[in-house]
Amino acid sequence: MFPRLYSFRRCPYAIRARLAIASAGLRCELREVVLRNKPEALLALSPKGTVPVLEFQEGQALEESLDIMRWALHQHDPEGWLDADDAEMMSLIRENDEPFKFHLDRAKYPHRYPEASGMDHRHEACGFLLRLEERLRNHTHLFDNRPRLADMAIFPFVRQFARIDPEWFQETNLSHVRRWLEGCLASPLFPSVMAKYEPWAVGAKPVFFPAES
Ligand SMILES: N[C@@H](CCC(=O)N[C@@H](CS)C(=O)NCC(=O)O)C(=O)O
Repeated sequence: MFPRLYSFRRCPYAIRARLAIASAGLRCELREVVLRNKPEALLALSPKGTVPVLEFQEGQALEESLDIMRWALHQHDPEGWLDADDAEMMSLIRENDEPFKFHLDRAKYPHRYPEASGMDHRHEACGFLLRLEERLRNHTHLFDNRPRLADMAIFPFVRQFARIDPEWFQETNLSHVRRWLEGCLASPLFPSVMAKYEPWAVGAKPVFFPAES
């Protein structure tokens, strides 16, 4: 049987999990989740209630997007996403997932975090992006001239950041980051993981990811 992925189309963590599953050439059943109305089946499997979650037979599951990426790429890694220094990649991904994500959320939803201005958080978030800018000065991607796990784990979050205020983002001194992001978005893989699925409901006919063409 296919593993089953609980996913949410626009979630950057779910996007990176789907990118790795698609790159590995794997297939899974997909259950699109509405975050404000999470299915009981998801909460029973993974009480922390975040997506993505990948369920295997016998109720075993991976509940973290990076674990799903690694699991997929360890099955098959045709594009060599794991071919880079793992500790260095994980350290960069941690900076993305912790401080950058912290500022991204506050820059994106300032009304939810009234204690500081969204603009301040936008500028704080740029600290991480300037480090990416440095790395991208001499390479097309973060570790070399082709995408690795770190590129794929990070760009969905930078995409979200760029979409807060696209005109402002265009004006920042992040030209290499913009070029890198555009390249990631232009790759055939990205649209292939952004197909739309109806929210899953009990009794629905199984649907699969990647979508059948
Ligand atoms: N550390 C988790 C974080 C996943 C996460 O926070 N996903 C968000 C959606 S983007 C979520 O499910 N939030 C729960 C909610 O909004 O109720 C991972 O890497 O998978």
